[in-house]
Amino acid sequence: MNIFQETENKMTKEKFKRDFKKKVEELSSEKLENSTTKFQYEALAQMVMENINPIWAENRRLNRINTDKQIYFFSIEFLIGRLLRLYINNLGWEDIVPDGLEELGLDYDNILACEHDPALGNGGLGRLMACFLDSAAALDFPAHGNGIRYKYGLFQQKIVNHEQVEVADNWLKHGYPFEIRQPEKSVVVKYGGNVRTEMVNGKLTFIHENYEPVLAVPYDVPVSGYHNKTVNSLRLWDAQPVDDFDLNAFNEGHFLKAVQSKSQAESISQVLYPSDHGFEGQLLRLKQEYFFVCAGLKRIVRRYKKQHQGSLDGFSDKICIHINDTHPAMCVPEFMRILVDEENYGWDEAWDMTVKSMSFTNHTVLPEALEKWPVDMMQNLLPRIYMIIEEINRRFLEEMNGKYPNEEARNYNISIIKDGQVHMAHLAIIGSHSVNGVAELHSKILREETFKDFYAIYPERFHNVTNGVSQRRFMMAANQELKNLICDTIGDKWTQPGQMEALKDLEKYASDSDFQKQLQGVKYHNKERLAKYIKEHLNVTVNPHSIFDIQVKRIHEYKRQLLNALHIMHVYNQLCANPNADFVPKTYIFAGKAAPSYYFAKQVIKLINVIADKINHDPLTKDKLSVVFIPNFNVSSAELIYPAAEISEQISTAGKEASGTGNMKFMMNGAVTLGTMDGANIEIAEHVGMDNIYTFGLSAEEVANYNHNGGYHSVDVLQQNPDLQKVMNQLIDGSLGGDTFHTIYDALVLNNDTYFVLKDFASYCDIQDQSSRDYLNHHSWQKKSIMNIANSGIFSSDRSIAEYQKDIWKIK
Ligand code: 73E
Repeated sequence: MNIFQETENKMTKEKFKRDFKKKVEELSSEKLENSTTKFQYEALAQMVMENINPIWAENRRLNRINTDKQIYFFSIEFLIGRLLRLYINNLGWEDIVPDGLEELGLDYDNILACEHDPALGNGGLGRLMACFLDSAAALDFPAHGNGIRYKYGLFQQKIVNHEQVEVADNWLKHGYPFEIRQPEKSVVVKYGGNVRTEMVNGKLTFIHENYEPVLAVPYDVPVSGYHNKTVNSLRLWDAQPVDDFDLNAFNEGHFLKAVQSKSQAESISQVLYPSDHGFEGQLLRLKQEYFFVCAGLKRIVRRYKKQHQGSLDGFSDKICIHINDTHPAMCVPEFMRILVDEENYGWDEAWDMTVKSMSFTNHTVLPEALEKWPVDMMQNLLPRIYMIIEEINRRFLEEMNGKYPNEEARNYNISIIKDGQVHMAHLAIIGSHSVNGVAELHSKILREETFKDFYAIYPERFHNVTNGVSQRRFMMAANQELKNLICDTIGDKWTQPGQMEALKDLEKYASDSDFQKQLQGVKYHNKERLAKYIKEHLNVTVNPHSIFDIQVKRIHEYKRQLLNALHIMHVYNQLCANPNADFVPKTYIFAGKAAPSYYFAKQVIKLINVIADKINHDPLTKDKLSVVFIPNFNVSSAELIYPAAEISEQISTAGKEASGTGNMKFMMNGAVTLGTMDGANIEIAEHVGMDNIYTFGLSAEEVANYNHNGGYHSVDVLQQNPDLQKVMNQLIDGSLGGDTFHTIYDALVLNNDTYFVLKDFASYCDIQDQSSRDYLNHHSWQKKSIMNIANSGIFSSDRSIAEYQKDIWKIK
């Protein structure tokens, strides 16, 4: 029994069935037995919202009057996934609803599948925000999201003739039942124009004129906590024209101009940029960044003033603005603009308030992802913001040159504005009291390499908070059978928010053969479920008795799906050469999207699909080897995939993956990691022990060493390895059904293999072989799997949020 169920309006199965039936009939004007699944879904969604809304209203009331510190996550992505099931579980209806529906002759999973999975993010960065919101609400703690309500989410991926094809994701087509439009909370965002100064009452005043106004309209999505009474808000902003038509233009007969300005305004929240780790520098993206920063801060400031007799004094004691990567870094100059221009604070006091309010998380060290906006673009689009950035930079450099007069080169290096560009990471670091990386190794690289000059100046600002994921979504809901098995074995303490480390008790059962058998049974069911999905969607039969070895994530050179693919080609070559040799049956599963403009990544997708086609159609490999590329990887398919995995492929070039979070989702579902010593894999290894993980390849230090000092020649590696030579030749000699992959071949052989694929190939093959051999010993394999689950508690996002709370936002 949870607290939630103790309320007067306690939901029971009978009441649920009655209410649900009534709701379906009201909505559809059909008897339940004649209603469609779509109406059943809508009825269930409405019932959920009717129950959450009063609690949400109470939370909003309390947040207005109480004085707890509030956190706002500013992020250009929130990859929230489907919400209906989570809301139901959070309400404490996790048994009532499925049982009730079953008694009504309905299928719960079919109803849940009607929800369009909102794809308002590319991958890890946006999903992390969703996990953090989930954890904050579970821990009863006021943290809210602030982002963009994209009309089109991340494209849907189809595979046609082995290649990725992008289809627009019109997720709002049939409406979205979990958002509430708040038109009366709309604000105006100003672009372009010019800034004029004037003396007003003896004060130099900046007047922004001739700008183009765009209306930001908020839509709020409730974020409910697990079995508690917390409901926080995710606020997503939609861009609209200030007046539907520019009336002047219309009256003068310029109809097209009037419509044009409407669509220009709307274009700001039209589509999510589909590239992670690629900075394209487009004007529309800059507009998006300022859009949610400006709108979000306006409402926060307005609310604070209302609570504090019209003053912003004490703001930084009560409000934390968390900048998720550099996309919202303009929070720094925008808040300065509000304080100095609108609220008449002096610069120094305003700066102090700004730095104390802001904290910044960096998510990547890849140079191509670092945001650098051309000065003239920013100056034209956001003239006053640019002036403020210039002033921040001027004062910063003045201070540095005063303090460190002999460090001229360094002082130039850390400038916000240099070489005609605005360096957003520098702006974020200088304007925040805290900078953190997302795993130990990543934070170390930030301190010692990427931001070493800033670390020398502000050592106290640098922190690490290793990422975490929501166990409630990725384990308890996605793998209910596992959750139940664990609860039957060690009780349910670990299911309580912030308590996942109690899973450690499972270690006692690591060698218990009864428990091992049951765990194996759960895994087998999850593999069957995924095999069924693969059969239905791809018409490929996979053997659920084979090892499920899975790599799912965005497709990127540094993540090295290519290494996995080349190894599969090598295994296939071996099988063809020795069809009767002992072979441990294996199914290799891939999924992930490539940025539409990333040619190399798209070639990798094609290669995997070509290999899959060839191998799956060869009678020689039947029941032994299959390869599957599951199209359109998203949060929903992820929930089906992680629970079925036995091997979790985390094989990025060491030093490149800041953390990874898929690695944690696999681990808590009992998969064994096969990976490099990179990102959070290192911490997984520390917690699970080296006996329960497979590691291989160069270390981050070795990679950095080669990069700094040279000495790596991929052709030498190739010359020494005939198996690898054979595979590489097959890329270009037509053996792959006539398709050739010259771009890939050239990158690895002629361009010296930036990501050390060939260098790590031999050790990857060895570790793959070892893991397959180990799998044959069921007892020791199950033990490894149990040790992974038992030690996964630390990778809950509840732990990450608790660390942010203590070390960064300083909340008791
Ligand atoms: O290692 C992951 C990390 O786990 C990292 O690559 C990813 O963030 C995850 C969460 O911390 C990430 N995404 C982006 N940068 N790092 C990114 C960059 C630009 C646009 C969109 C996403």
